[in-house]
Amino acid sequence: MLPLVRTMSLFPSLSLLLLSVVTTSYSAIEPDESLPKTCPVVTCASPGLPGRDGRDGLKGEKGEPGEGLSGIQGPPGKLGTQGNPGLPGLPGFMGPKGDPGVCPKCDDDLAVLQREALRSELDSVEKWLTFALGKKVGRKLYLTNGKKMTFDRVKAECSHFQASMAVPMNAEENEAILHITKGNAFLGITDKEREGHFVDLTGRPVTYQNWNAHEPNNAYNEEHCVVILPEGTWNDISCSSPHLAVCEFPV
Ligand SMILES: [Ca+2]
Ligand SMILES: [Ca+2]
Repeated sequence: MLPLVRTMSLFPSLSLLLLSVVTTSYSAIEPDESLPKTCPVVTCASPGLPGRDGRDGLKGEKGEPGEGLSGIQGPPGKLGTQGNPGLPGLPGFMGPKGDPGVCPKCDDDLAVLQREALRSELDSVEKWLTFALGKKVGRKLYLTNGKKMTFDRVKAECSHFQASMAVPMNAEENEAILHITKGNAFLGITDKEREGHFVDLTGRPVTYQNWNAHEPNNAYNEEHCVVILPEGTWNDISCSSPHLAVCEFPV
């Protein structure tokens, strides 16, 4: 190259000559419009037919809800098929206690057992009381509380224990009363209603009497109650004077 430049500097006319040759050569390759166009496959492309559609792109993000009006709700759908039974539920809370059942025969049997048990218990109590305090004669049990009180108080005390004041109906019962009281105890006999007419507290005349000598004398016209003396005989006396209480219990 250097020789060429140096040559061109030495021969300016030669440079002009070369430039003329190049220009001429370039003019010589101007395209001829009359010739058919031919060109390499890559560098010369004229618009061809559209290619096939490309593959689908990636799915985009979900869009915002639309702002249009909602439609009218449609009719209910048909019932679906019945599903399988579910698992058993948990046990419920315990309910309140029910009413006692009815069993007449059970009640009868229970009543019999209770009566027998009660009878046995009463027999035992009766024996204890008789041994400790009382005296039993026939179907009567005489008991005393060891206290002295007026006639009306004795009457109330015996009634409180479902008993009655002692009324001897014969010598044996009179002896039983004397045995537990040692005398000076009120008997359930009075002539309050009619002087000299002695009756028990139910109003029945007493058929057995065991008066002491010179009794009843209705002293001071105020003796309308009766006591058993330490000798076992009877004396009419004031109802307000305190004497031993003795009751008789049916057994
Ligand atoms: Ca009298
Ligand atoms: Ca008297």
